[in-house]
Amino acid sequence: MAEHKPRIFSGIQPSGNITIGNYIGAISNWVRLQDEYESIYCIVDLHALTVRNEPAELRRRARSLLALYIACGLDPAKNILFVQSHVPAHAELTWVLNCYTYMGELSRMTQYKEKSARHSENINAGLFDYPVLMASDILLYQTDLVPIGEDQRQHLEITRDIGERFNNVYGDVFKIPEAYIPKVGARIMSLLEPAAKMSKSDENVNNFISILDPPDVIMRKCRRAVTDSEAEVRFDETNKPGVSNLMTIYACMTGKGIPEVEKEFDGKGYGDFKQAVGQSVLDILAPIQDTHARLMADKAYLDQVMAGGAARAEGLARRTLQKVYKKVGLIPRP
Ligand code: ATP
Ligand code: LTN
Repeated sequence: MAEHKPRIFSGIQPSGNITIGNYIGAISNWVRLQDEYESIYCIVDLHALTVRNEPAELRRRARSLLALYIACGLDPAKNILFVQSHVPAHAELTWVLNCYTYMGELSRMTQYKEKSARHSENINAGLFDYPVLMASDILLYQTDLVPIGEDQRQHLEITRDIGERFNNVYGDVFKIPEAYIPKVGARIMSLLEPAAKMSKSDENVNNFISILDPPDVIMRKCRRAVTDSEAEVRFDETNKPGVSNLMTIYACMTGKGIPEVEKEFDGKGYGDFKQAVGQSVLDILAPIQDTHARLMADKAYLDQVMAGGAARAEGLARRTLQKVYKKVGLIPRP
């Protein structure tokens, strides 16, 4: 009998071009884990509807994100890569789980508080309910492990709470998942405001490096990144948040440890250091950008990956959804 591998589920919103924060905090770990796990990676387009989008642009970004998943090294033959809205079970399970989630716990979510402050003109019910859709994504696939950045820890906690609450009433319906959050790189900070997280939907493009930024833009953004008035490349997140953030980026891009990075730049100024950080980012991104461009020109291939991924995901998701419907007392369709 084939050995049963534990299962991974994770996803990214097509809310903009992904940043090196998304790459370091999430995708690079997905690539590393793909042989040990049966992995399912989703483009969570329904989540992206919680803010306003230009429809054609949202479609383009979702397709581009799929091309980036592959360009970053996720093999469509080894992993299930699919678009959330292609598998209706996500929305269907969300409705049921809504009825097992409390307003109080949703109102404590920091992402909700931050996003409703940023989009005060559009605090919609979807934004509030966002974590329940995420819980549905994960619980539908009987997921063991969820590789995410630090900002998603709270959402994983509520996913576990909702799953456990449901299981306490109906028996073991859902596998309760664990978070996988990397020790280094789980929270890459904004380049100009190192107290805030780097975010792809930041309105100031100089705060992030997009994975598709051209080389001169990447070098310029690194050069302009905020540091401090000392001239010492030393890791100290409290007193030197800008420099420490650049050190983390460099360490993750080169595979070096932080102490090694400190030693490498001992006695060197910020100019040399920033140049090296920029170059390390370029070295990783150049081949990704080439593959992305090639894949974006091959619509038929991307369609085929999307269709295959959705069919495989659908099969797995249906099984859980049917079990849930039966447990809560809905009549099976005759
Ligand atoms: P948005 O700006 O639209 O909220 P985002 O850039 O915060 O987007 P998400 O789509 O919410 O990105 O996140 C995708 C994955 O990347 C998640 O696992 C998240 O934890 C991770 N991630 C996001 N930002 C960072 C960051 N700055 N550092 C490390 N990981 C990150
Ligand atoms: N909420 C996440 C994206 C996301 C996700 C998921 C991550 C949606 N569904 C399931 C892991 C597992 C975010 O905003 N980064």
